[in-house]
Amino acid sequence: MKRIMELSADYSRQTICAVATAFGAAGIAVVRVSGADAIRVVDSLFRGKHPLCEVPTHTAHYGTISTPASDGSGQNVLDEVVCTVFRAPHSFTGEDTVEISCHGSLFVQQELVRLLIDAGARMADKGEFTKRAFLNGRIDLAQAEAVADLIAASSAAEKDVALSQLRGGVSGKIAELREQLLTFTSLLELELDFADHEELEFADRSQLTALLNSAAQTISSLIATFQAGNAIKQGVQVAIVGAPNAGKSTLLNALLGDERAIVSDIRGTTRDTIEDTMIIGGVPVRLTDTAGIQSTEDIIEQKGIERSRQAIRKAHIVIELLDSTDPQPVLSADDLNPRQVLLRVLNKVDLQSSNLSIFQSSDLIRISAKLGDIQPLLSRLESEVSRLTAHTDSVLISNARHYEALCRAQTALERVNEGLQAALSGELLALDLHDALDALGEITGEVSSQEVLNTIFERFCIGK
Ligand SMILES: Nc1nc2c(ncn2[C@@H]2O[C@H](COP(=O)(O)OP(=O)(O)OP(=O)(O)O)[C@@H](O)[C@H]2O)c(=O)[nH]1
Ligand SMILES: [Mg+2]
Repeated sequence: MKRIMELSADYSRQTICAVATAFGAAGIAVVRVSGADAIRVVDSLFRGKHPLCEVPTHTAHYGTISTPASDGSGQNVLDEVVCTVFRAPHSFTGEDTVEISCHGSLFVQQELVRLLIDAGARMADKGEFTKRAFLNGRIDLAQAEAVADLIAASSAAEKDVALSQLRGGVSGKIAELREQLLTFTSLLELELDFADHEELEFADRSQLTALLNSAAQTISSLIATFQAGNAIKQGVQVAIVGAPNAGKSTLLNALLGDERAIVSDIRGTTRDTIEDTMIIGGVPVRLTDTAGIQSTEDIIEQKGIERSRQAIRKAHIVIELLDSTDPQPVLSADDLNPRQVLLRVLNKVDLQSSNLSIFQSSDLIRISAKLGDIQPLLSRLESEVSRLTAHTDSVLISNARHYEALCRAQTALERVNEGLQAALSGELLALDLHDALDALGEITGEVSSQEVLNTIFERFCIGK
């Protein structure tokens, strides 16, 4: 682990460029150039009213991107563009940056990048603009991760969580926690300074315990938000399981309003899991249709059923579908853990015969997937999704890396607490305290390693 200042010092300061808009032809495309030489590099290609090196920051300039014609007969114009200039440190990366808006032809985009590279820039790595923003202290690591989450957001709730993290929600909470722990440390150090005078007790134990409890409380309430945060970010996982022919694929199609999966009256039609996403109450819900569960000698079917079991294990909500004409439960009590929700759904109620008294029980949800009569199930899904993602805290932990670091901080604080009870020396308490502070520092990137940074920025696209 290295302090981030050292990492910044290692970091190459070359000027980078990349197309920042999505790959493909479009109305316009934006090519970003950032680094100490960004303005000079673009100026070598730009012909406008003024050279960009003379214009004020945060201004946009119309002109052309041109290169000298090879036969010396004037200029070859590649495109008409608008260049927006941001001068350091007032740019996203904290460096001089030029954003070139060109016409969105793939040829123009690629040719522009090639000319920029010829003029001295190099192609940006994945997420390198955001990495530079982090290394230049414009944003912290939790905020940099929020940029990736925001780009990937596919629902309103996911966007809200990412935006709040980008705007410093998580970072603010971590700063608050670190402050509490630093107060604790300084009280402890005061004691260490006067270790020769055991009779002096600056940091009275009850005050230390109260401070520690308060920090531990903040950490555990943040940890508790992870279930909701993670469900919002990754989507609520719903597995549709049941015996062959129960109507699982018909139900998937009815929920999606699309003929996503093949339906037939042949048992074992679905052999592999089929996934798709719908939005319920602003939250992405990842539906998995599975192969019908039954005992079988067929090797391929067995593999399919193993995948059905995997889908059950990772689901927040399991829909066990029963065919009302031949109800065959497939789940036993120990298939689910206590945190998973089981919805038992009776399908094909349009065909229901009269001898179904055992299935009149009130916890059965009755639907006809084929007729699209699924409202009772949708209502239950809505309330379960809203329960799983309910939160009262303004800050949600949605990132597994943050969750893991918070758990480590919590364990370290538990050790401090035990040490306090056992009247351990301040020196020993301080060791565990530093473990907690380091774990928290990893979230915002005060403490980090090149490896961690690479893993994080690998997830980004080029140009972000
Ligand atoms: N009458 C009626 N038929 C249904 C209903 N839902 C599904 N079916 C029929 O039941 C048969 C099996 O449907 P599927 O959706 O393929 O069943 P499945 O559970 O996916 O089956 P496997 O993939 O083989 O495990 C098809 O003929 C469907 O048209 C329903 O609500 N009512
Ligand atoms: Mg099927």
